[in-house]
Amino acid sequence: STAIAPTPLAELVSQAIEEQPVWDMHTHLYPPTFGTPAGGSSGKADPQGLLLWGIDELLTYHYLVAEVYRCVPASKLPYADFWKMSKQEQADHIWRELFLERSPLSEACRGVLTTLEKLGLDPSDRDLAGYRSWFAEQDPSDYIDRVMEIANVSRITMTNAVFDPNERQRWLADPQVGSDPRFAPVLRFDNLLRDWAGAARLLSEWGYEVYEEQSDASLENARGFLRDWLDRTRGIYGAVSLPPSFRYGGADDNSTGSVALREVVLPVLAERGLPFAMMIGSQLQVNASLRDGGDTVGKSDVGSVLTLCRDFPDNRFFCTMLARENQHELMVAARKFGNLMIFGCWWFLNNPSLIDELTRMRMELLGPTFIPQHSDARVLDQLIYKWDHSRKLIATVLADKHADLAATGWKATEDEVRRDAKMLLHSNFEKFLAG
Ligand code: REL
Ligand code: ZN
Repeated sequence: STAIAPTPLAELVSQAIEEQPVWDMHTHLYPPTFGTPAGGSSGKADPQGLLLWGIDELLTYHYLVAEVYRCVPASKLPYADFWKMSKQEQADHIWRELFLERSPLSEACRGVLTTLEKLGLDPSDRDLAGYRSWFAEQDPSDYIDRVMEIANVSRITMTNAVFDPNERQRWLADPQVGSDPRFAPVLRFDNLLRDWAGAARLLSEWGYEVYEEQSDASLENARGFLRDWLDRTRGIYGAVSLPPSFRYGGADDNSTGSVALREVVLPVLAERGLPFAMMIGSQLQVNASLRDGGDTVGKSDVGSVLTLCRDFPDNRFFCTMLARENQHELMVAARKFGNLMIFGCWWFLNNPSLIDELTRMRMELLGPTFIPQHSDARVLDQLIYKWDHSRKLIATVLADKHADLAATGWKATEDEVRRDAKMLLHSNFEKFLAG
């Protein structure tokens, strides 16, 4: 059969999307100043370092740890034994079970292969040792430039988790740790909303008089803590992930999480003019033995998001939800409030069929006024596949929508198509940040 040539319009759209640099609004990536366990050619390996990159990290991504436990169950390989293995042994196991013993059909497996191919390695070699020696020759900082160029990412947004002791120490030890211009900091403080009592204990250890009882003084000191860390990190927004059970019931809702949100988080972010990102629907550690791979998804409450957007018009909210079942309702919520910006196809939604579905539905309901994707990369090199796969899907949807417009006689110019691409991949985020 002969292939049908793409129309000039579809070609124009895909070129515009490919060529538009993306500002990735949510990752778990860091500059080399935070240390890296794989030293590469610079040889400066820091076992607790936060910058993950290279083939062994790609293969031991928590998505793949969860997948390999479907092939070799815990009755055959106890979790404790897996976690005792070296990173390289874990990677060997995953490579064998998910790539050699079975076809690597899942999106997370396919991503490893796209990444290798775009880096100029040949996936058909199936030569793990050869890939390893190629990665070992890379210098981490130069390699960041190379990955950003291949992925066409202009800026990487970090997730700076203030309650993570490892990361916290690094900020305290070096005030410049976060100043690599390729990376933008974000202050992440889940504990304040998910576990006030625990957060209060830590804050008081750290010199802030914050107690389980949410007295005026406690709340003021918690605001002081947030202000200090926004100053220290220069975070461009504040962020949390929330469980499916998250509710905000309005001014009379006196649960500790709601009080912390209303009295601490939202006022401080409003005073700084910074948006607040809510990632809602992750049920943590249903299988804790899988560590980061042990979280699951649950349906959440869009009504709470509506209440927040209405009751706090001086705040701006980024929101993404993890359950497919919440997506349509969340899109409708974004039609009601201009201070709500929906973003990304988060985690278990980051699969081609769902990215296509969500992007299509969002464009039909919201036009170009949303942020179609973030990478959530935990391993630097993942930027390559996450953006390659997503860009192709976003371009297909945008081209279809332009084809529908063309059918009416509407003629989009090349500049207009490039403007769409820029809004979707860069400026919707940038402008929402600016307020
Ligand atoms: O930011 C989050 O809470 C999540 O995106 C992550 O914790 C999650 O493990 C991530 O790897 C998902 O893609
Ligand atoms: Zn994340």
